Order: sequence, then C-alpha cells, then structure tokens
Amino acid sequence: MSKNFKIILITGIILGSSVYLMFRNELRAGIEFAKIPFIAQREVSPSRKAVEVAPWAKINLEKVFSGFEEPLYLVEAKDDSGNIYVIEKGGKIISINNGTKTTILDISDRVRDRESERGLLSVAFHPDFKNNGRYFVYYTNSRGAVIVSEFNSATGNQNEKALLKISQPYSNHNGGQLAFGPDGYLYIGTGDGGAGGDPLDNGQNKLSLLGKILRIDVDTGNPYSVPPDNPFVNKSGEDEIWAYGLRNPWRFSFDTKTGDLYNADVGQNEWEEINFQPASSKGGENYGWRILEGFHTFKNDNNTNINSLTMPVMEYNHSEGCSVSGGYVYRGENFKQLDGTYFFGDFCTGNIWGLRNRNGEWEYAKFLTTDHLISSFGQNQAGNVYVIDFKTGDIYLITQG
Ligand SMILES: [Ca+2]
Ligand SMILES: [Ca+2]
Repeated sequence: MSKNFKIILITGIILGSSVYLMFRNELRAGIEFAKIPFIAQREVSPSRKAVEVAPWAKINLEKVFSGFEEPLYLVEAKDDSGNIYVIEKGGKIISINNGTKTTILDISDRVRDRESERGLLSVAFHPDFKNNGRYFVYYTNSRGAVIVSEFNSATGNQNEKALLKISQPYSNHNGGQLAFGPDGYLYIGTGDGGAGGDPLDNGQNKLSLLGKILRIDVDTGNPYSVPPDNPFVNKSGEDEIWAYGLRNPWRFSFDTKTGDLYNADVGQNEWEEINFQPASSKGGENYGWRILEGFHTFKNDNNTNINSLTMPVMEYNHSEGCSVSGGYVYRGENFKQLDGTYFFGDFCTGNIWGLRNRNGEWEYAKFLTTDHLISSFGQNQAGNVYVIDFKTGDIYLITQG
C-alpha cells in the first residue's frame, strides 16, 4: 500500500466516521443535531432561577388522536367551531372535528422537509379567522429559506401571499413559531441560522432577522406593517425585531389569561432554557445567546455586560434531555390545581415538566417521564394542553392523574 493511499484511506475513515457520528446524533435528536465540542462554562447571576420541587398534582396522558404523519403542532382557531388543527411536517394542515379529519391545506409541493428541522413548522389563525378566513404559516422552501405566508380558508393552497422570506445559512435552527399576541400582532420566532455555536453571531446582530422574535401587524400595510412601538423603530436594528439573542426558540406561547410570553430556547451543548416575558414588556429583550447558554457563559467575545441580558427563569442540563419543546400554560376548567402551570418537555428524553410562579418565586417539577418523542405541545380554546408524539403520530391530552 503506497503512503499516499494510506493517507487517503485514513482521511476517508476519519471523515466517514465524523459524518456517521453527526448523522447518528441527528437521528437520535431529530429536531436538534448540531452540537459542538464542550467549552468550559461558568454559571452567572442565577437570581430568578426556578427551584425544583415535588409535582403539585398528578397528571396522566390520555390518547385522543392518532394516525398523523410526523405531527409538529396543534392549535385551535378560537372561532368556536370546535375544529382542532394539526400540522404535519411534510406540508399539511389537517382539521379534526368529532373525529373527522379534513386536510385544509396541502403545500407539500413547496415545502422542503428532508432535513430534521425543516418542513411546515407552524400555523397561526387570525384573531378574526371566523369572519375573514385568514391564517398564516411558517415553512422552509425548496432552497431552505424560511417563509411566512398568508392563506385564506376560501382559496386553499391557491393565492399564497408571502410576508417574509429569510435565507438560511445552514439547514438547522429554523425557528418556526407563529402566534398572535393579545395585542393582535403576529409574533414570529426565528432560529440563529444554524450550524453550532452561532458562527455568524446572528443572535446578537440586530441587523439580521435570525435568532429573534419578530412582531408585525398583518392588518395594515402590504403585505404587513411594523407596529410603531416596536423597540428598534427609529433606532439601529431591524424594525421587525421584538426580542433577540435566541438560538432556536422551538415554541413560544402566550398565557391566555395574563398575556405573559413563555419562550423555550433550545440549547447548544449543555443547557436547555425557558424564558419569561411579562405582558407589560415593551420588547427589546436580549435573551443572551451566544454569550450565554442558559445561565452559563458560552462565548462573550465582545465583552457584553452580562447584567444587560435577560436571563431565563429555568434551565435543565443535558443529563435530563437534549432539545426543549416549549408548551403552554394550562387554563382548563377541569383541573384547578394546574391553573397557571406552564407545561413543557424534552424531545430526546420525553420528560414533561411544569413551571409556575408562586408568590414571586419560580418553581418547577418533573411531572412525567414518558417515551414520547415530544415535538410540540398544543392548546385548545378551553385552555387544555396536548402532547404531540412525532414518531408515533399520536396526540395526548393532559388529564388528572
Ligand atoms: Ca430600525
Ligand atoms: Ca438565553
């Protein structure tokens, strides 16, 4: 064997092993794959960090729907129709009413979903959907760019109206949350653009729409306008930005009673985090990525003052999971002990936690250990919370244990 051939062979083995390890990691994690080597971290100002307590109620998961293909999201339209809408990653929105399923939108012809974090990622129904039929979707297109588009129930997959198109430098960290706030504006969660460690520092770059929560007005302007009180209007920074410093906010939601915003940001190597933004917020929060991961330093190469950052309220270590899936604050009628409990889970381990603020102090508990691949939670108009299993296509309701 010649020396050159040996070098080529060894290089090939090393490259092949790296690709295999990356792919294996992707298969295991699904939603989250680009973890990078360990960097020494130190903990910073854990002042409002939630403490772990015993669960304050016993819960069960009751299987209520099944037969979905890679479901990623569940929502109601708040139109009193009783329809529940489920999103499939490949590009469908399916309504369920009394057990009858109807595909209301199929855009699989324009959705790219081959990679683990790409696909049709969410839908938000206009607050007046009942009268105007307007709804908004978030997906990755054939070139991997992130698209926010409007559709109308009267015209199906025809007459797509594009609102935003954001190019993606890498295939992962595409964000994917849409939700109307109590103010009637559409909030949009984008990822940092991907790879690992945010190599382009998009999270901290206020001239990029990546790694942000955006806030737009879909009721004026064409195709939208920027609310005049957005924090970077008439200041340096893109006008659409509401908050920044995010890695991959895989699900945020508004508490339907208080209007507070809960935002789960997927971590890099070690820490998954939950952020809390009170309803009184005027926006402009810097949630810290890539300076911080959870409450821990990650890469502060511009010497940003750590005290200027908005810390999470809860973090958990990768001994408990590897990719957080944010959920909802329970506001159902039947289970008063859970009123005000924010449920969330981990995609890799199936753990389900509850988090709440009690007399100004945050506390959390692990409510269930499951074997579900939790891609998302969901909430219906009555305030009940659902758990979505990506692998089996089953959907569960959180009930009293
Ligand atoms: Ca500006
Ligand atoms: Ca953070």
